[in-house]
Amino acid sequence: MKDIFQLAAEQFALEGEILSNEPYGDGHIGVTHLVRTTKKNYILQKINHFVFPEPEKLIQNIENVTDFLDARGVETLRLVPLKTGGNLLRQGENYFRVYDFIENTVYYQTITDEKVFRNAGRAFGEFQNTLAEFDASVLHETIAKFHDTPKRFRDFEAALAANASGRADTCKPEIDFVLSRKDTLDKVTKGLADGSIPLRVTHNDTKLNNILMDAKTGEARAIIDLDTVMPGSMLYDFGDSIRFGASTAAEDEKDLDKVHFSVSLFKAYAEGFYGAVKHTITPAERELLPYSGYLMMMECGMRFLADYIAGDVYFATAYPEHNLVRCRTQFRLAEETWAHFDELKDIIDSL
Ligand code: ADP
Ligand code: GN1
Ligand code: MG
Repeated sequence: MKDIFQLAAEQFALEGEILSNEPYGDGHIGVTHLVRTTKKNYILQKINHFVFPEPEKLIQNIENVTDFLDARGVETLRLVPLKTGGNLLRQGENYFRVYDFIENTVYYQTITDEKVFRNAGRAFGEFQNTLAEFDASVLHETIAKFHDTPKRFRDFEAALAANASGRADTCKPEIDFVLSRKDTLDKVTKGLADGSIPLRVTHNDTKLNNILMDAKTGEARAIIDLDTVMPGSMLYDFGDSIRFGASTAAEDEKDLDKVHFSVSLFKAYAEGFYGAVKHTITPAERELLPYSGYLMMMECGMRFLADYIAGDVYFATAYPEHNLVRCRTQFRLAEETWAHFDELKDIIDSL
């Protein structure tokens, strides 16, 4: 019997005959397959409609954003239509889409070369500049209050109170870490609310494996995973890249002795990003660049821990403690970043 991925792939207007259809990549949200045909390679994704409850609106956003980028000569995702037209396949409960595979690129889970991270910073900064002309009124908010960190804290408290998995007593130190830092989480949401930080159209999920780099030159090629392009703050985009990339280890490294916040990687990314946005960034945003990495480490760590306590209902996990391991790396990074704020401010001032 054919599986749902094969049945789905056959509905799209692919060139050539399908040769293989296998799991691919390191995303935590959708299920991604690489489909090889006699002519081309494609990315087939099962959309997670628990996370994105309105797949039709999600696809409309992708159509609008990719058309906008394409018209400006920016290499971007290219949706492949269904044989019957349209870009979204619904099969029973499941939703699928297909993209052209972006060839001759690589993605990173950790950074070994500062140059690559500087290039990623420049690309995300330029992406931000390009999106400045995008009409936010045509965008659906695909996930409400996505980076509202104080709300994420309340969600964490609710997950803890419910303790659906019964695991809360196995992660007491991590829970205490979050609770003790409650008052450090509201600088960006406050700034957005009082207008001191501008609302911009942002990517919102700028981790390193969401940017494809040229396999030969190490230059940035395409920013992918556009599902969370929504109104937000530039600080979320800068901070989330720092969260994931300015670390000496992978997001799910079990050995915390290997996990450190790297000031030199922060500097490399900041040089690239700041170089691109220096004409549009406001003083209030500039001031919070060092803090934004800390904020995203706390937010993401809190989300991993909440999901561990809720019983792994949101992020894809490979083993039972995966979300707990992930939250520990985030909290280690948050602690170290906090201790380096003065140094990070000096770096930003020097740019
Ligand atoms: P998720 O939302 O689950 O993170 P992504 O859209 O980021 O899903 O895709 C998961 C991974 O698949 C990416 O990190 C990247 O490695 C790979 N990928 C996605 N789209 C493409 C594409 N068009 N070309 C090449 N690789 C891709
Ligand atoms: C998810 O989809 P992916 O794997 O690129 C998550 C991000 C988290 C990240 C942590 C829609 O990103 O918010 O920061 O995992 N995306 C969504 O690795 O929740
Ligand atoms: Mg992704």
